[in-house]
Amino acid sequence: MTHPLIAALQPAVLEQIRLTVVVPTYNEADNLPAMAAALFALPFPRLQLLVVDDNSPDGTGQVADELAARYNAAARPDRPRVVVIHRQGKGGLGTAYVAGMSRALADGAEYVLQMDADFSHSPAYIPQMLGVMLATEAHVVIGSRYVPGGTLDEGWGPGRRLMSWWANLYSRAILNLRIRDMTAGFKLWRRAALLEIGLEKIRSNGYSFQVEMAYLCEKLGYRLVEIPIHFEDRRIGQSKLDIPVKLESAWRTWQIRWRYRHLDQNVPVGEQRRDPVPH
Ligand SMILES: Nc1nc2c(ncn2[C@@H]2O[C@H](COP(=O)(O)OP(=O)(O)OP(=O)(O)O)[C@@H](O)[C@H]2O)c(=O)[nH]1
Ligand SMILES: [Mg+2]
Repeated sequence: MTHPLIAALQPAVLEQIRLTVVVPTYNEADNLPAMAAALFALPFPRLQLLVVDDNSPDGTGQVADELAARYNAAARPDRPRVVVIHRQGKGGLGTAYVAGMSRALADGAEYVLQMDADFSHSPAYIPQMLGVMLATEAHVVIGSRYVPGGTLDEGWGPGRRLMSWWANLYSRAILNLRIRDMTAGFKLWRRAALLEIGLEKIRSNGYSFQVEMAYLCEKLGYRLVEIPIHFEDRRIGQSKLDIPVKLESAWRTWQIRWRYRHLDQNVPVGEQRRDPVPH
């Protein structure tokens, strides 16, 4: 059963919704086919899956190409259901998202959803996220672990919970933000919001990518809604959250604060927005 906010829409309206789901992958060969099947079971005939693979040693890139061949065979030639960007090597989560989201915009997506390949972000929330976006006219909808109702996998031990809690507190305090889930990687964006930010200027690459984007949408005055999700542990495969990525997140937070210091001043929002992100 789909979400009531979406179930209320006529098929002709659903047909118009140009939603691209951007999924960065590194060694996700065992997750990707099930993820594609789950996404294409959603009630959005024009949903497109855009995979950004970094030459994964486990052959995820080839799996993605096979999925593209299979799903695109039944699609209109001008409306491929699966698009794959192959990059040469592991370039990081942030640059993978910048590449994928930029391509989605260039191809005409009206809504861009970012999510992990490992089922930590359940595709079942997507109709609700889109329904909330349409109903509230939000620019961004965040699948959040840290608003009331949000939950973490029961398998997360105290160390991991503490780490996640600390990362959130650290970035919220330094950047003076109200968003509850600063490192959330499950976000639905309106096209206009991404265009305004100007993705090519984003510097953060690891998990700080999520922080930098969250910072910009709050400071730019975007309408932003966090909906509670249950965050499951990855189903299969290994984490890529290594020490260098954690260190980058720690120092980038300070860089974000310095780089965008003009957004903290009392400049009228309309003026700030003309070129919010310095080159
Ligand atoms: N293309 C690309 N994708 C990446 C890279 N690093 C991570 N990913 C993908 O980004 C998503 C999030 O990474 P995860 O390893 O699941 O990070 P995590 O969720 O913090 O860690 P776990 O809880 O262990 O899953 C997954 O779909 C990864 O495959 C990268 O360098 N390049
Ligand atoms: Mg994960």
